Amino acid sequence: MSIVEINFDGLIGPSHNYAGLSIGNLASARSAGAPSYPRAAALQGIEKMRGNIRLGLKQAIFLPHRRPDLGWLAQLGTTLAHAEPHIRAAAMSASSMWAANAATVSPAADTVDGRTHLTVANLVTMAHRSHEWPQTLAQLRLAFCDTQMFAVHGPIPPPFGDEGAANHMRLTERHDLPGVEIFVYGQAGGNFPARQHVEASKAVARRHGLDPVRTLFVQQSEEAIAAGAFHNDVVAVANERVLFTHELAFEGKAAFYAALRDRLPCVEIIEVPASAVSLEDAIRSYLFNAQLVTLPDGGMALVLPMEARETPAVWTWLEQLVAGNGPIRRLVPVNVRQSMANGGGPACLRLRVVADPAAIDPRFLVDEVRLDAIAAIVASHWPERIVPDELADTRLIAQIEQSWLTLVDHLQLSGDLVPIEADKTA
Ligand code: SUG
Repeated sequence: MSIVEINFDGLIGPSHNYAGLSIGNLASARSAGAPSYPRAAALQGIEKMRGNIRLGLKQAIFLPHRRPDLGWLAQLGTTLAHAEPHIRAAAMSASSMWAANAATVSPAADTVDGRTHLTVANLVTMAHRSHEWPQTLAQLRLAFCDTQMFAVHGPIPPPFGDEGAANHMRLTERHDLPGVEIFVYGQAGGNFPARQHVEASKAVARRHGLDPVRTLFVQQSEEAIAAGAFHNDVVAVANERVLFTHELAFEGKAAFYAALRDRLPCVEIIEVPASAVSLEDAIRSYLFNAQLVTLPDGGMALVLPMEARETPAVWTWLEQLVAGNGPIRRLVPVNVRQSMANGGGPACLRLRVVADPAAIDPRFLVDEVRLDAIAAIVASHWPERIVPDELADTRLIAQIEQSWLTLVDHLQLSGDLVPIEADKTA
């Protein structure tokens, strides 16, 4: 058995658009009403995956969700043609691309029954995301169907908001060894909502059978949420023994760091001071929404958005970081601008699962050859451009539907996923 970190990226769906649906997410508000480019967006995501495969990392995918979500509209007593524009936009959203919000994952080394536990996120705080979980859960149940190795849990009941791995970090000496799991919840966010409820975090930890001694609950700072860090992964990221964080990410920081050092003496905390990079620059550049990964040679790399390179204070700080003798050795800027314009950086686009790839349904695993075939479908089917005003256009809807069906069919998942959809809409 080889236990490695596998990155599951959400393929960017054919309905990707900028409807300005996420209050507290400054990029989403800035882009509201602008044209989006779903084909380019999906190809950018695929190129990011390709780059990570070339770095020697293990890659997998989640499929975009079927849009429009007719079942959800039916539950609301409406249809796409009759829905008010904000409901229509929510039914059309491609927000499942941000796989860091798909689920919270506790690897087998941390859990009492020795299985990897996954809890699908309920995402109840935002209407357009609150109806993601049934299709996400269907995919989790397929990908992780081996019940000897995995336990897949349904959502935490409302009203306790759960945003999945975006508010969860794991620190450990090595991926396959027991770790310390850190659940970051929000209590207040100035004018913006705190999306992760502490009761949801506690429930996930209990359901996953985590050792309370190696489980920490930390409050995200109100200042960070108010500045636009609507998830913890906008201001902090962890990998193996390294925590890379902004100085202002957490409330009660000293007590948190002390508890972490006590549980994991080898931990290295790399803190970026506000005097070097303001919260505003950190959030605009998405410096922390990087994939902090361990390369096959043991060094670590930050796969981060191009916007980090274009923000002078951020890039200066990063160049100093890699010039030193620390664990982070390499900076890998990637172009995910279409996703970034909705507040989703490289780290938002992926869910990390530490597991044996052989235990996972191979239809979800990708190499470059499989990515080539997916890219060809995207290039020939995905809409080139969408303006949110056109979301009711019947030709556009037909193209989005056909794109999804073609992809699902190509991946040989239609037998498993389409009937689930049909049931839901009945
Ligand atoms: O939930 N944006 C997403 C971005 C999620 C980023 N994920 C992480 N940080 N892990 C959100 O706010 C925008 C949709 C719109 O406005 O059309 C959106 O949902």
